[in-house]
Amino acid sequence: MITNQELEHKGDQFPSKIVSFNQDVDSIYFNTDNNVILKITILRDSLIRFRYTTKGYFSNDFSYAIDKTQSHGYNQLEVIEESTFYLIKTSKVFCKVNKKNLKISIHDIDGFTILEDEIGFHWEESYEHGGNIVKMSKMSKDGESFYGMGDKPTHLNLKGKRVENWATDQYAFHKDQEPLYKVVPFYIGLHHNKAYGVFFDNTFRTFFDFCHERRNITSFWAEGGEMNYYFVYGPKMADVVTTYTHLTGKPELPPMWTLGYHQCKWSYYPESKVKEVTARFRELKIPCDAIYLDIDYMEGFRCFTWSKEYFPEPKRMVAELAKDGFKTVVIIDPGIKIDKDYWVYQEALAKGYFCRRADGPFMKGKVWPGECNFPDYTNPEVREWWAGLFKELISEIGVKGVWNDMNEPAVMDVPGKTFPYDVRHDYDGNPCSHRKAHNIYGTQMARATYEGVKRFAYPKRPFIITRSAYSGAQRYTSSWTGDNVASWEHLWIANIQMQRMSISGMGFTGSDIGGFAEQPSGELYARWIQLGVFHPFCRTHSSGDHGEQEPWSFGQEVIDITRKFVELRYELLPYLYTMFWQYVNEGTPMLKPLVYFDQEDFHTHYRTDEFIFGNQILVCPILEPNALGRRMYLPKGNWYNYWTNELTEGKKELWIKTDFDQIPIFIKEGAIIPKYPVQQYVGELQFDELTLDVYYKLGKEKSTVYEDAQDGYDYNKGRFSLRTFTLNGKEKELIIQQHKEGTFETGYSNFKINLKALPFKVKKVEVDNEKISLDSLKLNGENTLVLYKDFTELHIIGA
Ligand code: MIG
Repeated sequence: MITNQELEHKGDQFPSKIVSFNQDVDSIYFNTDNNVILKITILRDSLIRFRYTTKGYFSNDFSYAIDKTQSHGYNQLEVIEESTFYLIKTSKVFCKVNKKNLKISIHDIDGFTILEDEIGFHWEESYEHGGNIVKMSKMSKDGESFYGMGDKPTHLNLKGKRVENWATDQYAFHKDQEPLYKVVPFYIGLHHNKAYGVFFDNTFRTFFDFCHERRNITSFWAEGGEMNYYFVYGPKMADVVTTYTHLTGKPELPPMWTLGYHQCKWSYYPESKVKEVTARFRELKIPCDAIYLDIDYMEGFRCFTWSKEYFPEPKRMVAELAKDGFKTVVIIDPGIKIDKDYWVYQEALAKGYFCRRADGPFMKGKVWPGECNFPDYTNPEVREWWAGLFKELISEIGVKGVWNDMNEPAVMDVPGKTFPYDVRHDYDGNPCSHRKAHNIYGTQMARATYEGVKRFAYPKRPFIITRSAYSGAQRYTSSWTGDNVASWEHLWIANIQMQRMSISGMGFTGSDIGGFAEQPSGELYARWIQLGVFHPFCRTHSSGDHGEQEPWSFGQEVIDITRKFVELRYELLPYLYTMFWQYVNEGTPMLKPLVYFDQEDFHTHYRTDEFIFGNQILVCPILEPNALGRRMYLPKGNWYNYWTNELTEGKKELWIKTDFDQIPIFIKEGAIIPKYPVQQYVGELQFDELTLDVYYKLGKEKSTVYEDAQDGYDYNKGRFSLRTFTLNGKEKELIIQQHKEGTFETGYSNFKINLKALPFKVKKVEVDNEKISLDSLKLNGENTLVLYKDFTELHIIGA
């Protein structure tokens, strides 16, 4: 353990003894002898904010991450003074503040220590920049594990790692590379079956050390700003994640087509090439909803322009694509070409909307268009202007989504690959340097883009995808993981990144399927598609400087595998949409790592490969070449092998044999999985039946299906359909009860119920107490029956 003397030696300073304290409703202030103030704010019984200043007063309280619309409130708050400490009690936790040194510890109501300061808060003055380097160190408990932190390309469990948060364009990044594109300074700790979270809301460059430097110490620090963190108590990981997501905000429901399959490349041009690609999808009957235009669609990479040569009539083209079911998504970068004849440049220049260097000149940097200036998206007036720029693209031309790239921000050919530190930002009226605004720049760009697209897409829903993001960006945008590589290791990384993003509040994310840099083999591409269809965002993308990377680029077998898995995704759209709705409503992550699913089972603490897709489907990708099966871990419960319908008991490791056109997929026993028919794009077909695959269970299980108009905002006025099914299986009986909410009338009127693995022969079927004839049952092989959707109780009786 490092002693205070050693640290003082390094220039570190510490709070001294508490000289006074006072309470102001939900906040308690502790003042020390040496001008440190600790402000503890109770937001909920299990959500506490800790804010420190060393100046004797606090600066303006402002955060881009916190969702201002979230609700607060606690049941209990008591502050008790003891001889050596203060005690703050809520109904979920106790927090002790040491009078001598301001160190804190947090305990559950049984007195069990969840998190305690080692050195606690300390700081080092920064002569170079002013202000402090702010630091925190905590004791780590025996057997503690760590999760979260956004897009880190490393083992899911962060124990033993040190990570850095500084948004960086990291082309062809590799395993364990730090830092990457996104900044989510939020981690989840788990020990003694209790989970808690820490969100360090500081946009300066931050570091987190999870027992890497010192075996039993977790620390985090920032190069400036305040020590300002939120503690979230579980004890379940689910409570930690949903509370964090509630704090930093949830997205709106995306239009359902965004959950379809997307095709991208750098770049599809001219128009004839785009049409050739989209036509091929329809010809091969591989479902696809979106086609992307990368930077070459523009005139000399000028944002909001179209190349006259490649895309002479964008409006006509976009309309023709739309007729064929394709939505057009276009890229927009932050760099605005310095060109006195370019209207966007002229406007921003006239209004002074570009970022400036400390001494006055506009920040100038080279990106794709050549020398550029960069809008200051941290200025609300600039965001408003930027939003307005989307009018033509969205309302005139009919583009349906916008892709924000290079917004770390990336600059070419300069050290550090970004803006110099001295660049000035408005930071919504809290002027600062790039050191503070860097990590939030991409999020504010995506936010401005979102506001524009939303305005002009109305009454339809907007779609934005960004590369850089800070905590809270999920309120505005989806994201992808940037420039990965076509390698097996990257398939492993993609699997972990998506689970990590999901439990970091930013679940609407995907990887470049097949890899961005380099060329995948057919086998790797197939394995990536098989995983990618289970990621919330599903898009093939590649740099285009090697071979082709469309589903048909690897021969017939890969075409068939791609079709099979993309079709499965389209069948599962109502399931996927329901999990999205749960994310929007409850903050529930769409993908659940096994440790999230069962934290009590310590076998899950180091699992990385298997995950739960939604609530009831377990997926385990194949991550190695030439594998016709794999070892994997099945968590608690009983699971049906999706391919064979064979029931297997969980909480054990097992070998699962699969063919090349399969990966291990399991369905939780008792689940009712809703399916649409295969469509080539969302909304292609009118259909009269919703398929419900019912997986028998001896006992009870709940399933939900959320539906609405798949776009637009009517769902906010109650026009949704939420069906909750309670399955109750007995030895010779199966009862399914349905509870319905919402006023939306689905297009179909019937359910097609597939009774999977029913252990008895059906003798009698009753719907709402009326017997129905067995003629409507197809009992050959699969037990299938079709019935009117609005039943309350289905009763199946066996012989
Ligand atoms: O410097 O727009 O991550 O998806 O295709 C490269 C071209 C810029 C990086 C993105 C990638 C995109 C590419 N962009």
